[in-house]
Amino acid sequence: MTTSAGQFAGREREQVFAALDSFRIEVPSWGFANTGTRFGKFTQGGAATTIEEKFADAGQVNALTGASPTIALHVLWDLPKGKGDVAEIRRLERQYGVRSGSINPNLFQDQEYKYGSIANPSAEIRGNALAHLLDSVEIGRELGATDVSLWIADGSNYPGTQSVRRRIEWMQEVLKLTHDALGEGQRMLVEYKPFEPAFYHTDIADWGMALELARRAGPKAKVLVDTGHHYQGTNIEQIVAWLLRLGELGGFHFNDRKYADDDLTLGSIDPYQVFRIFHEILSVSDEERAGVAFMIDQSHNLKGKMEAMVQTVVTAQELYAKAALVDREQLAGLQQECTEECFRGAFWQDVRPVVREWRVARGLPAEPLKALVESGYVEKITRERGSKNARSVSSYA
Ligand code: RM4
Ligand code: MN
Ligand code: MN
Repeated sequence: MTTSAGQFAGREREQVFAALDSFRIEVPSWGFANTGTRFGKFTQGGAATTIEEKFADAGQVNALTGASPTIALHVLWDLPKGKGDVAEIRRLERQYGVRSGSINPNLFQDQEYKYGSIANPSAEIRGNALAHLLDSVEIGRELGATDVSLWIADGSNYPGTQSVRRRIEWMQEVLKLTHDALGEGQRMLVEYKPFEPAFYHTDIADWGMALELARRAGPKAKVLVDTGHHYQGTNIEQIVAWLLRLGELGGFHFNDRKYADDDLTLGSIDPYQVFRIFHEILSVSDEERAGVAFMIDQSHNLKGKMEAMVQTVVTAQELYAKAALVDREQLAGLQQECTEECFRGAFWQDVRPVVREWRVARGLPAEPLKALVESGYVEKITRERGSKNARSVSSYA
Protein backbone atom coordinates (compact mmCIF):
# COMPACT_ATOMS: atom_id res chain seq x y z
CA MET A 1 0.00 0.00 0.00
CA THR A 2 1.46 3.41 -0.93
CA THR A 3 0.32 6.82 0.27
CA SER A 4 -0.51 9.69 -2.09
CA ALA A 5 3.05 11.01 -1.72
CA GLY A 6 4.29 7.71 -3.10
CA GLN A 7 5.87 6.77 0.23
CA PHE A 8 5.46 3.32 1.70
CA ALA A 9 3.77 3.09 5.05
CA GLY A 10 3.28 0.58 7.86
CA ARG A 11 4.35 -2.99 7.28
CA GLU A 12 5.85 -2.39 3.84
CA ARG A 13 8.04 0.42 5.11
CA GLU A 14 9.20 -1.79 7.98
CA GLN A 15 9.96 -4.64 5.60
CA VAL A 16 12.11 -2.41 3.43
CA PHE A 17 13.92 -0.91 6.42
CA ALA A 18 14.60 -4.35 7.91
CA ALA A 19 15.86 -5.68 4.59
CA LEU A 20 18.18 -2.72 4.07
CA ASP A 21 19.46 -2.86 7.66
CA SER A 22 20.63 -6.41 7.10
CA PHE A 23 21.90 -5.97 3.54
CA ARG A 24 25.68 -6.10 3.05
CA ILE A 25 27.54 -6.45 -0.22
CA GLU A 26 31.31 -6.77 -0.47
CA VAL A 27 33.29 -4.70 -2.96
CA PRO A 28 36.16 -6.24 -4.96
CA SER A 29 39.61 -4.63 -4.70
CA TRP A 30 40.10 -5.23 -8.42
CA GLY A 31 36.99 -3.22 -9.26
CA PHE A 32 38.87 -0.03 -8.30
CA ALA A 33 41.95 -0.74 -10.42
CA ASN A 34 42.55 -0.33 -14.13
CA THR A 35 41.36 -3.33 -16.06
CA GLY A 36 40.90 -3.85 -19.75
CA THR A 37 39.53 -5.89 -22.54
CA ARG A 38 41.50 -8.65 -24.25
CA PHE A 39 42.72 -5.96 -26.62
CA GLY A 40 43.81 -3.10 -24.46
CA LYS A 41 43.43 -1.22 -21.25
CA PHE A 42 41.81 2.20 -21.11
CA THR A 43 43.36 3.67 -18.02
CA GLN A 44 41.48 6.05 -15.74
CA GLY A 45 43.19 8.88 -13.93
CA GLY A 46 41.46 8.03 -10.65
CA ALA A 47 41.91 4.26 -10.70
CA ALA A 48 43.56 2.75 -7.63
CA THR A 49 47.22 1.87 -8.18
CA THR A 50 48.04 0.46 -4.74
CA ILE A 51 46.33 -1.63 -2.10
CA GLU A 52 46.12 1.46 0.10
CA GLU A 53 44.22 3.31 -2.62
CA LYS A 54 41.84 0.34 -2.99
CA PHE A 55 41.10 0.45 0.74
CA ALA A 56 40.59 4.21 0.57
CA ASP A 57 38.08 3.81 -2.28
CA ALA A 58 36.25 0.97 -0.53
CA GLY A 59 36.00 3.11 2.62
CA GLN A 60 34.45 5.87 0.58
CA VAL A 61 31.85 3.52 -0.98
CA ASN A 62 30.92 2.28 2.48
CA ALA A 63 30.66 5.80 3.89
CA LEU A 64 28.25 6.70 1.09
CA THR A 65 26.08 3.57 1.13
CA GLY A 66 26.47 2.02 4.58
CA ALA A 67 26.34 -1.39 2.93
CA SER A 68 29.91 -2.37 2.09
CA PRO A 69 32.07 -2.77 5.18
CA THR A 70 34.34 -5.41 3.60
CA ILE A 71 36.65 -5.60 0.60
CA ALA A 72 37.49 -8.79 -1.32
CA LEU A 73 41.23 -9.26 -1.76
CA HIS A 74 43.01 -11.03 -4.61
CA VAL A 75 46.12 -12.57 -3.11
CA LEU A 76 48.74 -11.97 -5.80
CA TRP A 77 47.41 -8.56 -6.76
CA ASP A 78 46.89 -7.25 -3.22
CA LEU A 79 49.26 -9.30 -1.07
CA PRO A 80 52.20 -9.97 -3.41
CA LYS A 81 54.32 -10.96 -0.38
CA GLY A 82 51.58 -13.31 0.83
CA LYS A 83 51.53 -13.62 4.62
CA GLY A 84 54.25 -10.97 4.70
CA ASP A 85 51.63 -8.39 3.75
CA VAL A 86 49.12 -9.24 6.47
CA ALA A 87 50.41 -6.63 8.93
CA GLU A 88 50.05 -3.88 6.31
CA ILE A 89 46.50 -5.04 5.47
CA ARG A 90 45.62 -4.88 9.16
CA ARG A 91 46.91 -1.31 9.29
CA LEU A 92 44.81 -0.38 6.25
CA GLU A 93 41.72 -1.95 7.81
CA ARG A 94 42.12 0.31 10.83
CA GLN A 95 42.94 3.42 8.84
CA TYR A 96 40.06 3.18 6.37
CA GLY A 97 37.43 1.47 8.51
CA VAL A 98 36.98 -1.41 6.07
CA ARG A 99 37.65 -5.06 6.91
CA SER A 100 39.14 -7.74 4.69
CA GLY A 101 36.46 -9.87 3.12
CA SER A 102 36.89 -12.93 0.94
CA ILE A 103 40.42 -14.00 0.12
CA ASN A 104 40.80 -14.89 -3.56
CA PRO A 105 43.76 -17.10 -4.45
CA ASN A 106 45.21 -16.50 -7.89
CA LEU A 107 45.76 -19.72 -9.80
CA PHE A 108 45.62 -18.30 -13.29
CA GLN A 109 48.37 -15.85 -14.03
CA ASP A 110 51.65 -17.70 -13.47
CA GLN A 111 53.36 -19.20 -16.53
CA GLU A 112 53.30 -22.67 -14.98
CA TYR A 113 49.49 -22.67 -15.05
CA LYS A 114 49.31 -22.77 -18.84
CA TYR A 115 47.81 -26.29 -18.70
CA GLY A 116 45.99 -25.77 -15.43
CA SER A 117 46.63 -25.37 -11.71
CA ILE A 118 44.85 -27.86 -9.43
CA ALA A 119 43.98 -29.99 -12.48
CA ASN A 120 47.41 -29.73 -14.12
CA PRO A 121 48.78 -33.10 -15.30
CA SER A 122 52.04 -32.29 -13.50
CA ALA A 123 52.02 -33.34 -9.84
CA GLU A 124 54.64 -30.71 -9.11
CA ILE A 125 52.50 -27.88 -10.47
CA ARG A 126 49.44 -29.18 -8.61
CA GLY A 127 51.58 -29.12 -5.50
CA ASN A 128 52.49 -25.48 -6.12
CA ALA A 129 48.82 -24.62 -6.59
CA LEU A 130 48.00 -26.39 -3.33
CA ALA A 131 50.75 -24.46 -1.54
CA HIS A 132 49.21 -21.19 -2.75
CA LEU A 133 45.78 -22.33 -1.57
CA LEU A 134 47.15 -23.23 1.85
CA ASP A 135 48.87 -19.83 2.07
CA SER A 136 45.54 -18.21 1.20
CA VAL A 137 43.81 -20.15 3.98
CA GLU A 138 46.48 -18.96 6.39
CA ILE A 139 46.11 -15.34 5.22
CA GLY A 140 42.36 -15.62 5.73
CA ARG A 141 42.83 -17.02 9.21
CA GLU A 142 45.27 -14.28 10.20
CA LEU A 143 42.95 -11.58 8.90
CA GLY A 144 39.88 -13.11 10.51
CA ALA A 145 38.21 -13.40 7.10
CA THR A 146 35.54 -16.05 6.72
CA ASP A 147 35.80 -17.05 3.09
CA VAL A 148 38.54 -18.29 0.82
CA SER A 149 36.93 -17.93 -2.58
CA LEU A 150 38.22 -20.11 -5.40
CA TRP A 151 37.82 -19.51 -9.06
CA ILE A 152 39.70 -22.17 -11.00
CA ALA A 153 40.52 -21.12 -14.57
CA ASP A 154 41.66 -24.62 -15.57
CA GLY A 155 40.53 -26.16 -18.80
CA SER A 156 41.71 -26.92 -22.32
CA ASN A 157 41.26 -25.48 -25.78
CA TYR A 158 41.23 -28.60 -27.96
CA PRO A 159 39.53 -32.00 -27.64
CA GLY A 160 41.80 -34.86 -26.65
CA THR A 161 44.57 -32.68 -25.30
CA GLN A 162 43.65 -33.36 -21.65
CA SER A 163 41.94 -36.14 -19.73
CA VAL A 164 38.80 -34.51 -18.36
CA ARG A 165 38.23 -37.56 -16.19
CA ARG A 166 41.65 -37.70 -14.53
CA ARG A 167 41.56 -34.00 -13.87
CA ILE A 168 38.44 -34.49 -11.72
CA GLU A 169 40.39 -36.74 -9.38
CA TRP A 170 43.32 -34.32 -9.19
CA MET A 171 41.00 -31.46 -8.28
CA GLN A 172 39.23 -33.56 -5.65
CA GLU A 173 42.56 -34.27 -3.97
CA VAL A 174 43.71 -30.67 -3.80
CA LEU A 175 40.34 -29.31 -2.72
CA LYS A 176 40.05 -31.85 0.08
CA LEU A 177 43.48 -30.92 1.42
CA THR A 178 42.60 -27.23 1.21
CA HIS A 179 39.30 -27.83 2.98
CA ASP A 180 40.98 -29.75 5.77
CA ALA A 181 43.36 -26.87 6.44
CA LEU A 182 40.47 -24.44 7.05
CA GLY A 183 40.24 -23.17 10.60
CA GLU A 184 37.22 -22.79 12.82
CA GLY A 185 34.74 -20.42 11.19
CA GLN A 186 36.52 -20.47 7.82
CA ARG A 187 34.83 -21.57 4.61
CA MET A 188 35.89 -22.38 1.09
CA LEU A 189 33.72 -21.20 -1.80
CA VAL A 190 33.88 -22.98 -5.15
CA GLU A 191 33.01 -20.85 -8.18
CA TYR A 192 32.14 -22.21 -11.61
CA LYS A 193 32.26 -20.76 -15.10
CA PRO A 194 31.45 -22.44 -18.43
CA PHE A 195 34.22 -20.97 -20.58
CA GLU A 196 37.06 -18.43 -20.69
CA PRO A 197 39.99 -18.52 -20.54
CA ALA A 198 39.60 -22.10 -21.81
CA PHE A 199 37.36 -22.56 -24.82
CA TYR A 200 36.92 -26.30 -25.25
CA HIS A 201 36.46 -27.54 -21.70
CA THR A 202 36.56 -25.88 -18.28
CA ASP A 203 37.23 -28.14 -15.31
CA ILE A 204 34.58 -26.54 -13.06
CA ALA A 205 32.09 -25.53 -15.71
CA ASP A 206 28.74 -25.47 -13.91
CA TRP A 207 27.00 -25.64 -10.55
CA GLY A 208 26.72 -29.42 -10.62
CA MET A 209 30.48 -29.81 -10.84
CA ALA A 210 31.08 -27.12 -8.21
CA LEU A 211 28.53 -28.74 -5.91
CA GLU A 212 30.06 -32.20 -6.24
CA LEU A 213 33.56 -30.86 -5.61
CA ALA A 214 32.39 -28.83 -2.63
CA ARG A 215 30.54 -31.77 -1.09
CA ARG A 216 33.50 -34.10 -1.56
CA ALA A 217 35.84 -31.55 -0.04
CA GLY A 218 33.79 -31.30 3.14
CA PRO A 219 31.13 -29.36 5.06
CA LYS A 220 33.00 -26.05 5.06
CA ALA A 221 32.96 -25.93 1.26
CA LYS A 222 30.02 -24.26 -0.48
CA VAL A 223 29.16 -23.16 -4.01
CA LEU A 224 29.62 -19.59 -5.24
CA VAL A 225 27.34 -18.31 -8.00
CA ASP A 226 28.79 -15.59 -10.24
CA THR A 227 25.81 -14.19 -12.12
CA GLY A 228 27.91 -13.68 -15.26
CA HIS A 229 29.05 -17.31 -15.41
CA HIS A 230 26.16 -18.99 -17.21
CA TYR A 231 25.07 -19.66 -20.74
CA GLN A 232 22.50 -17.34 -22.25
CA GLY A 233 19.03 -17.95 -20.92
CA THR A 234 20.07 -20.04 -17.91
CA ASN A 235 17.54 -19.76 -15.11
CA ILE A 236 19.93 -18.59 -12.39
CA GLU A 237 17.26 -18.17 -9.71
CA GLN A 238 16.37 -21.82 -10.13
CA ILE A 239 19.99 -22.78 -9.43
CA VAL A 240 19.84 -20.49 -6.41
CA ALA A 241 16.65 -22.16 -5.17
CA TRP A 242 18.26 -25.59 -5.48
CA LEU A 243 21.46 -24.61 -3.72
CA LEU A 244 19.49 -22.97 -0.91
CA ARG A 245 17.33 -26.05 -0.54
CA LEU A 246 20.44 -28.21 -0.27
CA GLY A 247 22.16 -25.84 2.15
CA GLU A 248 25.06 -25.50 -0.27
CA LEU A 249 24.88 -21.87 -1.38
CA GLY A 250 27.93 -20.04 -0.06
CA GLY A 251 27.59 -16.75 -1.84
CA PHE A 252 27.46 -14.65 -4.97
CA HIS A 253 29.60 -12.64 -7.28
CA PHE A 254 27.17 -10.07 -8.58
CA ASN A 255 27.51 -8.33 -11.92
CA ASP A 256 25.48 -8.14 -15.10
CA ARG A 257 26.08 -9.51 -18.55
CA LYS A 258 24.70 -9.33 -22.04
CA TYR A 259 26.83 -11.91 -23.84
CA ALA A 260 29.45 -13.72 -21.74
CA ASP A 261 31.34 -12.93 -18.53
CA ASP A 262 30.89 -9.24 -19.27
CA ASP A 263 31.28 -8.06 -15.66
CA LEU A 264 28.99 -5.08 -16.21
CA THR A 265 27.47 -3.10 -13.35
CA LEU A 266 24.64 -4.88 -11.53
CA GLY A 267 21.18 -4.61 -13.03
CA SER A 268 22.38 -2.56 -15.99
CA ILE A 269 21.05 -5.14 -18.46
CA ASP A 270 18.48 -7.21 -16.58
CA PRO A 271 17.37 -5.86 -13.19
CA TYR A 272 14.41 -8.28 -13.11
CA GLN A 273 16.80 -11.21 -12.93
CA VAL A 274 18.51 -9.75 -9.85
CA PHE A 275 15.09 -9.20 -8.29
CA ARG A 276 14.17 -12.83 -8.95
CA ILE A 277 17.40 -14.03 -7.35
CA PHE A 278 16.85 -11.80 -4.30
CA HIS A 279 13.32 -13.12 -4.04
CA GLU A 280 14.63 -16.68 -3.67
CA ILE A 281 17.04 -15.54 -1.00
CA LEU A 282 14.35 -13.68 0.91
CA SER A 283 12.08 -16.70 0.71
CA VAL A 284 14.20 -18.75 3.13
CA SER A 285 14.63 -18.35 6.89
CA ASP A 286 17.09 -15.86 8.40
CA GLU A 287 19.21 -18.77 9.48
CA GLU A 288 19.46 -20.27 5.99
CA ARG A 289 20.17 -16.84 4.53
CA ALA A 290 22.91 -16.04 7.03
CA GLY A 291 25.41 -18.24 5.22
CA VAL A 292 25.00 -16.50 1.87
CA ALA A 293 27.69 -13.90 1.20
CA PHE A 294 26.99 -11.13 -1.30
CA MET A 295 29.97 -9.86 -3.24
CA ILE A 296 30.41 -7.71 -6.29
CA ASP A 297 32.64 -8.93 -9.10
CA GLN A 298 32.61 -6.26 -11.77
CA SER A 299 35.18 -4.85 -14.08
CA HIS A 300 34.03 -1.91 -16.10
CA ASN A 301 36.39 0.18 -18.12
CA LEU A 302 34.13 2.84 -19.57
CA LYS A 303 32.37 4.02 -16.40
CA GLY A 304 34.33 5.70 -13.64
CA LYS A 305 35.51 3.12 -11.09
CA MET A 306 34.02 4.90 -8.08
CA GLU A 307 30.79 5.89 -9.78
CA ALA A 308 30.27 2.35 -11.06
CA MET A 309 30.84 0.81 -7.65
CA VAL A 310 28.47 3.17 -5.84
CA GLN A 311 25.91 2.69 -8.61
CA THR A 312 26.06 -1.10 -8.25
CA VAL A 313 25.66 -0.98 -4.45
CA VAL A 314 22.71 1.41 -4.77
CA THR A 315 21.10 -0.77 -7.45
CA ALA A 316 21.56 -3.85 -5.27
CA GLN A 317 19.90 -2.09 -2.34
CA GLU A 318 16.99 -0.95 -4.50
CA LEU A 319 16.40 -4.41 -5.96
CA TYR A 320 16.69 -6.03 -2.54
CA ALA A 321 14.10 -3.57 -1.24
CA LYS A 322 11.77 -4.45 -4.12
CA ALA A 323 12.17 -8.16 -3.40
CA ALA A 324 11.41 -7.45 0.27
CA LEU A 325 8.05 -6.05 -0.84
CA VAL A 326 6.84 -9.33 -2.29
CA ASP A 327 3.99 -10.44 -0.05
CA ARG A 328 5.16 -14.03 0.41
CA GLU A 329 2.12 -15.18 2.31
CA GLN A 330 -0.21 -13.92 -0.36
CA LEU A 331 2.09 -15.29 -3.04
CA ALA A 332 2.01 -18.78 -1.52
CA GLY A 333 -1.78 -18.74 -1.83
CA LEU A 334 -1.73 -17.36 -5.35
CA GLN A 335 0.76 -20.00 -6.43
CA GLN A 336 -1.97 -22.57 -5.84
CA GLU A 337 -3.61 -21.00 -8.87
CA CYS A 338 -0.40 -20.09 -10.67
CA THR A 339 -1.05 -16.33 -10.70
CA GLU A 340 1.67 -13.90 -11.69
CA GLU A 341 0.68 -10.31 -10.84
CA CYS A 342 1.56 -10.26 -7.11
CA PHE A 343 5.19 -11.09 -7.90
CA ARG A 344 5.54 -8.86 -10.96
CA GLY A 345 3.78 -6.00 -9.19
CA ALA A 346 6.44 -5.84 -6.46
CA PHE A 347 9.13 -5.41 -9.09
CA TRP A 348 7.39 -2.49 -10.74
CA GLN A 349 6.99 -0.40 -7.58
CA ASP A 350 9.29 2.60 -7.31
CA VAL A 351 11.19 2.02 -4.09
CA ARG A 352 13.58 4.93 -4.49
CA PRO A 353 11.67 7.26 -2.14
CA VAL A 354 11.56 4.72 0.70
CA VAL A 355 15.20 3.75 0.17
CA ARG A 356 16.06 7.46 0.36
CA GLU A 357 14.09 7.70 3.61
CA TRP A 358 16.00 4.75 5.01
CA ARG A 359 19.33 6.37 4.11
CA VAL A 360 18.40 9.59 5.87
CA ALA A 361 17.10 7.71 8.91
CA ARG A 362 20.46 5.93 9.14
CA GLY A 363 22.49 9.14 8.80
CA LEU A 364 23.61 8.33 5.26
CA PRO A 365 23.50 10.60 2.21
CA ALA A 366 20.04 10.48 0.61
CA GLU A 367 21.60 10.06 -2.83
CA PRO A 368 24.98 8.35 -2.72
CA LEU A 369 25.92 8.99 -6.36
CA LYS A 370 25.13 12.68 -6.07
CA ALA A 371 27.00 12.82 -2.77
CA LEU A 372 30.00 11.22 -4.44
CA VAL A 373 30.02 13.87 -7.14
CA GLU A 374 29.59 16.69 -4.61
CA SER A 375 32.30 15.34 -2.31
CA GLY A 376 35.03 16.08 -4.85
CA TYR A 377 36.57 12.65 -4.07
CA VAL A 378 36.86 11.61 -7.70
CA GLU A 379 38.63 14.87 -8.65
CA LYS A 380 40.94 14.47 -5.70
CA ILE A 381 42.02 10.91 -6.55
CA THR A 382 42.33 11.82 -10.23
CA ARG A 383 44.73 14.63 -9.30
CA GLU A 384 46.71 12.44 -6.92
CA ARG A 385 46.87 9.31 -9.06
CA GLY A 386 46.73 10.75 -12.57
CA SER A 387 50.42 10.64 -13.42
CA LYS A 388 50.86 7.09 -12.07
CA ASN A 389 47.94 5.90 -14.17
CA ALA A 390 49.19 7.66 -17.28
CA ARG A 391 52.35 5.54 -17.06
CA SER A 392 50.51 2.22 -16.75
CA VAL A 393 50.73 -0.35 -19.54
CA SER A 394 47.79 -0.43 -21.91
CA SER A 395 48.81 -2.49 -24.91
CA TYR A 396 47.51 -5.95 -25.79
CA ALA A 397 50.52 -7.28 -27.72
C1 RM4 B 1 36.89 -14.58 -13.07
C2 RM4 B 1 36.04 -14.92 -11.86
C3 RM4 B 1 36.73 -14.64 -10.57
C4 RM4 B 1 37.46 -13.32 -10.56
C5 RM4 B 1 38.32 -13.18 -11.78
C6 RM4 B 1 39.07 -11.85 -11.79
O1 RM4 B 1 36.12 -14.56 -14.24
O2 RM4 B 1 34.82 -14.25 -11.93
O3 RM4 B 1 35.79 -14.65 -9.53
O4 RM4 B 1 38.28 -13.32 -9.41
O5 RM4 B 1 37.51 -13.31 -12.92
MN1 MN C 1 33.64 -14.13 -10.11
MN1 MN D 1 34.06 -13.77 -13.94
